[in-house]
Order: sequence, then structure tokens, then C-alpha cells
Amino acid sequence: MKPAVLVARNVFPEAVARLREHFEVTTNEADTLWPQPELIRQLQGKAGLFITGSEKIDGVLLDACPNLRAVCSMAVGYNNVDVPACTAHGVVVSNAPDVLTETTADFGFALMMAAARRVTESEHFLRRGEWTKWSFDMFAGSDVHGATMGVLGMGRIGQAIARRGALGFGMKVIYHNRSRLNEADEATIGARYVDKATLLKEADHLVIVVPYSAASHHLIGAAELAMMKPTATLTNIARGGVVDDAALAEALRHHVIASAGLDVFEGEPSVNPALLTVPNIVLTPHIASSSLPTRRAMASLAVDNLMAALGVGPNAGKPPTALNPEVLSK
Ligand code: 8YV
Repeated sequence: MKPAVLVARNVFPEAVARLREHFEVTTNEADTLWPQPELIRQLQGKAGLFITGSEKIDGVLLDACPNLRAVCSMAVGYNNVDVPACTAHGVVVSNAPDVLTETTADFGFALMMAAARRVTESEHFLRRGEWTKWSFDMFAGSDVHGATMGVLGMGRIGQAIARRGALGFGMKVIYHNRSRLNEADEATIGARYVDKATLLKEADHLVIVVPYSAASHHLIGAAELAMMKPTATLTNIARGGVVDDAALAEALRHHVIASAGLDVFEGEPSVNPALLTVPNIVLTPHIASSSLPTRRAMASLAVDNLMAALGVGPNAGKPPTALNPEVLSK
């Protein structure tokens, strides 16, 4: 009998079809995010689970699903998965790095530019029928070319955004990260390492790309925003919770900084109502990785991992992007 796997959300039919070649597949036709008790109920007897960045995988779920051997996510961020608990339960976990780096960097750059040049704010003005004449300072924003980009979190996506800024737009790039890049990488990207305070003080455009963890919770709050230039923009494409959304709304309302671009929110898909009422912000519903080819590649990588973790296909036993491959070598 084929092993049984669960696909927790609607995904591309071709991804499900590949899984059906090897497994008994149950899908989530309604495409709602199952509360954990329902996810646990659906998982009974299943050996594998295909998830997104939303399902919470923790010790409670793992205790309740003793047949589970692999949890494979189509997201690169895995703050929704307790990896040590999975390892302790002998469950392989994988994420989906690399395939979304360039697409997500494109979007981060777009949000930064839209915030700097006030694209959303001015479009709303036009749609409201308020555009009756030209004026010398109408929606005058700040320049991106030649400005200083501050990157908080210099992983793969941070580096891809920094490259765009330095090579494409002649930006001066400064960054802060838990660990410093080696000198050769800094030189290739054209980025200078600074401490967090310098990053906040010197950046014209701050782009946040750090993974979410207890350590990065509210990394940017009222005190940090107060250190930034009043002309600065802030872009968050990392995770909700890295920025204190209430403090950001307050800072935007009082022009502590000029504008912001947010793709991720605390408690999403709910959005702090205060953010919805400030004009100087660009808001998008967590779509930075959402180009069709990239979303296909993310789903396909999760399928590759699930097949390999459950011992079928060309990578059998060696999931390409496992986070705890030691589980399989035991
Ligand atoms: C995903 C993301 O859209 O990969 C991530 O970590 O935040 C996004 O690319 C989302 O999590 C889908 O699973």
C-alpha cells in the first residue's frame, strides 16, 4: 500500500499529481487554514505533510500524530515549525530556500521604491478625483538612486536586494546582521557592515529581511523608529512581528519617518487598523514571493523534499533542502 500524505492547502495541480504517483494523497479543497485540532484529525495515519508558512507544527501536533515522518514546507521561513521538536520525534523537516530569492528581492525593491516615491498614496489621491492641477511639490518623495540603503538581515534575500541597490541604482549599501559577510562577499555586493544604531541613523531606505524568532520580535519599535531620519522609508518583507506595527503606525502618523512598505503583518491576515488609516504607507498581502513561476518552483521543491524524505524518487533518502537531515541518517 502507498504511504498516505496530507497537503494542507490548495496548491498547483501538477504538484499534487506528482505526489499521487507515489502516495495516497488527501488535499484541502476548501483551502482554509485548518485549526490545529482539525489538522491533527486530518493527519491521522499520514506519513507526510505538505505545508505552507502558516500551519503551526509543534510538540502537541507531533505527539498526536505518531505516524508522521516528514513535514515539507513550500516557504523559506519556518518560524511556524518547531524543528527541534520534529527532530526529537524523528520527523524530517524541509523548507524552500533559493527558488524564491530573486522574486522576493524584486518585490522588496518594488515596495521600497513605491514607499519612497509615494506610489500608493498618490494613486489614492488620483482615484478620489482630487487631481485638479499640477503643483511644484505634489507627492514629492525621496530618491532611491544614489541614496543609502540599510539592509537589516543579510541572508540570501537581503544580499539580492543589496545587489539591486548597489549595482542597479548606484546606492550606498550598509547592513547589519547577526554574522558579518566575508570581505569578498561584501566587496562583490558593495556593502558595508555597521552596528544596528548606525544602520538606523544612516539609512535613507531601511529594508528588513530577518527571519522571525523570539530574538527578532519587535526588533524595530518606537525607540528604533525615533533613531531614523524623518525622510527615511522602512520596508518589511520579513515576517510580521519583527516590526511593532502599532509603533510604526504612530511613527508614520507623526512623520517620525516618511513612509513605509509592508508585505507582512503581526497577526496576518488581520492588519492593525491603525496601519490602514495612515496615508504614507504601501500595503500588500504577503505576496513578495508570488510570481507564478516562483510559486510553482516553491511547491515543486516541497514535493521533491516530501518524496525524498519518504524514500521515493531520484533523491530518495536525501531531501534536497532538509533542515534536520540528521533524522534520516540515524
Ligand atoms: C510564502 C514566505 O508566500 O517563503 C516564505 O517564508 O513568507 C512566502 O514566500 C508563504 O510563507 C507561503 O508558504
